[in-house]
Amino acid sequence: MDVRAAIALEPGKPLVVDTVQLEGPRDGEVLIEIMATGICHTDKYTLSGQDPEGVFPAILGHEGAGIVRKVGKGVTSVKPGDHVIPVYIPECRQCPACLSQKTNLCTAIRATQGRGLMPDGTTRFSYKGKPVHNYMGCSTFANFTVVPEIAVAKIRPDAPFDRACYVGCGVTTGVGSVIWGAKVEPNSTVAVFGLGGIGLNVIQGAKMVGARQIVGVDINPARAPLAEKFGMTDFLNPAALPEGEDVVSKIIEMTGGGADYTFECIGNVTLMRQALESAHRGWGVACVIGVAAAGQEISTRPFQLITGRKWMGTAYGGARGRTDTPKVVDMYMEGRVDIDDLITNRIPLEKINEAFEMMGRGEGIRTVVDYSL
Ligand code: NAD
Ligand code: AHE
Ligand code: ZN
Repeated sequence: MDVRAAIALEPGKPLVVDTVQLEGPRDGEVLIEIMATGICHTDKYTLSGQDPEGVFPAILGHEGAGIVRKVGKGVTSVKPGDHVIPVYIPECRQCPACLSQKTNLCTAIRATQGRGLMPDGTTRFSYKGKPVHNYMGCSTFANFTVVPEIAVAKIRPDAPFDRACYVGCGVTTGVGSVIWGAKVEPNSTVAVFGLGGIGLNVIQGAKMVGARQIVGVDINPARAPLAEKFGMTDFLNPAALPEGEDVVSKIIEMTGGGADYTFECIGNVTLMRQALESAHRGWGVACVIGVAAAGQEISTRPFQLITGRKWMGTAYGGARGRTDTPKVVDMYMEGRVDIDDLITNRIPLEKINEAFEMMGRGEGIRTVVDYSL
């Protein structure tokens, strides 16, 4: 079938919006009509060419919501008409990772997914007669996509697509990192590095679980008012610190010894170190969420760990793809999570490159492509 898509033909170049061909679902696969998709910084990272798993040509996008239109043989958990979110961390419920109950990192199809392929090693998209790679198992920059059944989270039908799509990455990554990843307790002190599409969701997750102090760190002071609305209690702008003061000492001072939990939501290895070192001696946990390019490494004095700080990280907030994604949609529908204030731009697919440019300039929080526009 013909579908409308934004194709990443080569790294570093604007996407090409055109008609591509999509083959129907094979056994165990699901055809989804994508109604809306968010644009995440990870799409920009992969498009830049820095992602070691970035393969081209590809249809990027991994933050979508839509409706099941057709299912392949053997699919039992969803049916045409169901409202769904395709998830880049699937949940097969059979692999050692899923069975461990210790991680959300299902391994069932990770190898093929990382090469931009469906589990059978082929692609469903093609352009001008040549195969086009899948991306993160989702490829939501197309108004139809095919994904494996284990990567389909069924959500309630009354959730608006143009907001539910953000649950497919940003909201779940931020809120989930607090509740399922780091497991922040009530009355904790929290420091959040980076107040963008992920950090603001960490803040609202921290507020939700009853953190008593939430320090937000960002070099862009324009982010502070929204962060305050989401629950930030103190703002720290590293660029505005007086000569001789540093972020780590300042957070230690502000929190009375270091934060119980810190989150790096930028993808900067220097700040990952600062986030670790501003965690409380003896028990502080530093959670890495930001994605840094291949070749980047984190470092600290081992003394920082010997003295009881823990370094961890999360992918998709530690959320199990099919089990936890619908819970986050429910949180939004019940008014416990705010998504509306974070969606700062709605565009038709044709304007997708403008959204990438805005992201580069640090404008807005989340742009959503609404396929009905
Ligand atoms: P964003 O650009 O919206 O937010 C980043 C924020 O960091 C901005 O407000 C910016 O002003 C601030 N910042 C930049 N440099 C800074 C510095 N030196 N000091 C302090 N603040 C600084 O990005 P986002 O959408 O929130 O994404 C953040 C990161 O999370 C990206 O690396 C993205 O790829 C990653 N991510 C990870 C996961 C995961 O599962 N682990 C999921 C989604 C996104
Ligand atoms: N191919 C990238 C992977 C980057 C990465 O860590 N991705 C996160 C999701 S970011 C969503 O916006 C993730 O899910 N990681 C777990 C996994 O298995 O990929 C790189 O840098 O190599
Ligand atoms: Zn993402």
